[in-house]
Amino acid sequence: MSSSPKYYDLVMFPYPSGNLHMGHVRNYAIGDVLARYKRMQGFEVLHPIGWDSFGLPAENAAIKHKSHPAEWTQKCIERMTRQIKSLGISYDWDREVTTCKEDYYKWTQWLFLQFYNKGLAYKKAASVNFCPKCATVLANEQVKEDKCWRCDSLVEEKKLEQWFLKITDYADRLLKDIDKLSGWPENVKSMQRNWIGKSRGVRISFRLTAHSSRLSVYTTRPDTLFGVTYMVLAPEHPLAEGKTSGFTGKYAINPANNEEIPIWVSDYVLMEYGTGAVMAVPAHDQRDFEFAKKNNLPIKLVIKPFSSSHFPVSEMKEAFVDEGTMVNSAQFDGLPSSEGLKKIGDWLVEKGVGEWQTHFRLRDWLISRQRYWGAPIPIIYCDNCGTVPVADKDLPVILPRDIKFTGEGTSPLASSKSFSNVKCPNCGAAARRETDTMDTFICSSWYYLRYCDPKNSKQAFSKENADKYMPVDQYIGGVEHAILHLLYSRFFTKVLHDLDLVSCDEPFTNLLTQGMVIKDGAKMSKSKGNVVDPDDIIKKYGADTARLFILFASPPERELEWSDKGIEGAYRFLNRVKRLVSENVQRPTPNAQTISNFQIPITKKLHQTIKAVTEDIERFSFNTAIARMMELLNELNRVRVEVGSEVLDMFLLLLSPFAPFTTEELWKELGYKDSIHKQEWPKYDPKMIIESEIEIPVSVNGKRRDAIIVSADAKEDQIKELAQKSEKVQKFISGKQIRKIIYVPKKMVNIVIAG
Ligand code: ANZ
Ligand code: ZN
Repeated sequence: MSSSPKYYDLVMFPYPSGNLHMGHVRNYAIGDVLARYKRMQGFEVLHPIGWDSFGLPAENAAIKHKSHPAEWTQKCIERMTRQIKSLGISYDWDREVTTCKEDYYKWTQWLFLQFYNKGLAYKKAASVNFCPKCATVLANEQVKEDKCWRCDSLVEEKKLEQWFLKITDYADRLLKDIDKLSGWPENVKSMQRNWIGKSRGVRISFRLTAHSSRLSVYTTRPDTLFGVTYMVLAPEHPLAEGKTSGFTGKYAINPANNEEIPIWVSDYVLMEYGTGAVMAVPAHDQRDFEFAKKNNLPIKLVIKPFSSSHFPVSEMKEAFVDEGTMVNSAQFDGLPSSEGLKKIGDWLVEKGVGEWQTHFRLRDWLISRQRYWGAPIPIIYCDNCGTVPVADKDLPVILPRDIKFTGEGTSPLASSKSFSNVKCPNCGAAARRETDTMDTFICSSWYYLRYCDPKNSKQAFSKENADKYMPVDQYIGGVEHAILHLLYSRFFTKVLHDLDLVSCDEPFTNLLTQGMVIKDGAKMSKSKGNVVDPDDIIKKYGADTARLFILFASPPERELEWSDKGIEGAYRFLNRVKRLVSENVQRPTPNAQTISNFQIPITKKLHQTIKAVTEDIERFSFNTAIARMMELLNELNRVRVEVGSEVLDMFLLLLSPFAPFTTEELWKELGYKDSIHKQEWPKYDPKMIIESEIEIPVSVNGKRRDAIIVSADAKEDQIKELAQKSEKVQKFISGKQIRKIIYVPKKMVNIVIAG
């Protein structure tokens, strides 16, 4: 066992689309500099790669090319592997994981069953988003403005029995633990907070006028209770009795003032949130305001702005949603609304018609996909026994190959009789397999754990190996995954922690979200015709040029504007480095005279560069790190001395994480047998960093008379003595009584004399 500290450097694994794009190159270049740098610092670095290889695009591509998704995917993986290798990314290929392979999805299925056994996976009928073109159910987050995220078709609604993971059980912890993530960007954390959407409010029970049942609503604004002018039910609400919109003919009674209020139905109220019903306050809620205007419903003001006394409803162009002073609210009039909110809430609780509640916007995670290319959900349905989980020994439930791809209909697995017909493992009766597959976000919610123990055939991963590397020290990827992938991974880690499968309960200590690669002001994309193919760049300039340019052009979090000039610049820099080495490698070691005259300043510059580059890499400021090396190179060329071997060695070592091929080649040219990538990261000599001498002005009674040159680490006494010995100063002080000598460190000496 190695005693070196571990460092887990993770990049988001790619979807094997078939081609590396510049976004990948940027992602991997960043991760690779870090991996090489940490290795040279003596860390045991885990730097793996794999393939997020289930999913719709492969299925669609296979349909289009009349091949099988497995073959299509394999080809894509081979091509991208070659591309990644040509970039010199130092992945540990022994740990490669491929989510669509049996040795991986067996454990995805096993993990699903652990969730199931813990009551965290359940089935329910749900209206789902259905994309008619992709013929599949979409998760809410895959619907963008009523359209399919992939093909832009208008999404329809459909009712189906679906599997869900109970992420809502973890909502509170997922929210609270965001505070632990000090190594994550603030914007990602706030996106996660908003997505979880904690809400504090009151559930209020309204009596109905001609009905024995009651109507409950959830509101975050009990301070507006006196301003309720109507109620709204979701179309699925039982009291709507099938009505999809309009007035129900029913009335509720406001517990605050016993007013009768009409009950309406509208789809702006969602059945899944709160109670599926709202008390509408059009004066103070914008959606209610618009609905009231459209349907000619009354608007009643109960909060007015702190500053204005004149605020007529008739002049309102929109709802007043801010805090203000309460009006038209009986005994609560005159209170600031924030205070009224608490008072009315408590008052309703006292009256027995209210209850303070916390709700989360986060919904349970719908994981059923009516698609072929995914991990089959390991469940069997038996008429005698009901829902029966597949036994561990029968895993994996293998994805059958005898499926026809048409891209139409639902659940392609149902078309395979050999797959769906099965004997019940309990009673032996004829039974059916679940024919849905799992959302691929499940595969990517635990791959970082499999990397810790990729060859384990007995377990998803051993706790020992997981604990050895987890949590990930640095995760690097696109900000487009800021919400779902990261939230799901956090959820998985917490559940697996609770199952005692891993010790940590947050997977990613530090997160870096890299910016996009753009060209001519737009994101590189085929449709815009502004794509630069990494292969072309590598062929023309070599991988090191591509890496160097990408890392130099902009800090990782920012957008990177592609520039042909920049590429040329990186190329020239590397050529100058090569020239420097070949010009100096033949020369004899400089003699002592040269060293004292020239080597010291350049050695100093070298050590300052080591310090700066090290600090820059630590904070991912790769662009400034490269700039420092460029400066050093300029300096070496400028002084035109015979460069000592120490300087050359160190320079190459600093450059090696950025330009691994070039530096390795030059390292060999310098006569070394061992790889440059197995060397230690250079250390700077602190003595070389400080400027060795400083100039200090000397005044007599406040008037500057001279300046002395002292060594930078000279002591105060020495400096005061030197100041008095100065000839120019002597003229003013000799024979005088010295009252005191003031020394401002490194700034000045002032000698105060009598008279
Ligand atoms: C009265 C009210 C007055 C409201 C006001 C807001 C402003 P969050 O923060 O998201 O929890 N609401 C409750 N359940 C709903 C549902 N199923 N579908 C649509 N809207 C629903 O928001 C809670 C607020 O959203 C609730 O507070 C309710 O409207 C609405 F000046 O009640 B409020
Ligand atoms: Zn059975």
